[in-house]
Amino acid sequence: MLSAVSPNTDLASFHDHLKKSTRVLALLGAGLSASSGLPTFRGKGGLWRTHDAMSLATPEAFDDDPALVWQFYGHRRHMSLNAQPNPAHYALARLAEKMPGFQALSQNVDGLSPRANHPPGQLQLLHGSLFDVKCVDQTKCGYIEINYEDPLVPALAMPTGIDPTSDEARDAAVKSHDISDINTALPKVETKDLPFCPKCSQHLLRPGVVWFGEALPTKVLDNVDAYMRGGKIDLIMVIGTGAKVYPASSFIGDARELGAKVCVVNMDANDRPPGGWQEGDWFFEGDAAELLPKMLEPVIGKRY
Ligand code: BV8
Repeated sequence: MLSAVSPNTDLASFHDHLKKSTRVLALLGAGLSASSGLPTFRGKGGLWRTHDAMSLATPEAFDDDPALVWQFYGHRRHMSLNAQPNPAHYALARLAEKMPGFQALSQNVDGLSPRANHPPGQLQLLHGSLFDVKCVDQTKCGYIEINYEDPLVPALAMPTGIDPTSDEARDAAVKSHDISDINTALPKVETKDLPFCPKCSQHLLRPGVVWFGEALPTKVLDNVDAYMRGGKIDLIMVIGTGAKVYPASSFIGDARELGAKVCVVNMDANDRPPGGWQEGDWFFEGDAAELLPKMLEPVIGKRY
């Protein structure tokens, strides 16, 4: 039964608590990158062409139609590479530099927090990265690489409607058509033209992200466990996430049990933490890119 408690919305009391805090967590979701122009999973971004984005993020979808799933991830790599970290990414990176006891747990695979120079030791990529590419056979072959090429292979190039060999196509300003839009013809891609593993050359390469039904990276889970075993936590900030995916969202409850106060930053007032609001929680409604610099000012200063 959701509690009748309503969250605190007063920034000064949040600042007072932040100034006294040394062990702070942040759970990051797609809303953090929304004002960098990247779609979230809910709302318009939740549908990629006619497909529910989450249904494409499964091993089954890749087995059924690896070309379609690679076009989905090729498009997200393209968009993320053409996006820029926003003031919220930089503010969180700055907080990490200033507060050794701060850890960010990110559900985002877009690479924007790393590009904001968020110290890697204080950033746990719970669901992997679009820019890790690995052999589907992780038991015997185990090949993995970091790859920022766009397109990853010619067959995954974004359609421009222009003959790719023409002079015109070499003009960088040529606008690529948005293949997430059903009205854009999706290029036909043969499996043979997809990226294959350069080590075993038997299997396809796949995006280095965690698909639904797959376990989170052991190293990352070990890092989170180690942090949680560090005892009392002062605060967990829940930023731009619907907190509906597990085990990522279970870390909110774990932090609460270790004494953390919860602060939600979200555009949507309905997105309360799992289990509802509790006494002392904060809720700041709005764009994370605008709110985070102000919220973290006592520690990171006036910068953004
Ligand atoms: C597993 C990578 C087992 C791929 C992703 C317990 C209960 C119920 C279900 C489960 C459970 N345990 C496990 C499950 C199943 C499942 C799950 O959680 N299902 C959900 C849907 C119910 N979990 C799994 O399958 C996990 N694996 O359990 O494996 C196992 C264990 C051992 C051994 C073998 C197997 C794996 C889950 C990870 C899946 N991969 N991403 C890819 O990205 O393509 S999840 C993906 O979706 C994201 O990473 C993220 O986690 C999620 C999207 O959520 P959000 O980021 O919150 O985004 P959303 O669009 O929903 O919301 C955006 C929010 O931002 C909104 O609130 C909006 O209001 C706000 N917003 C918008 N703009 C702004 C803003 N806020 C601020 N400023 C703005 N400008």
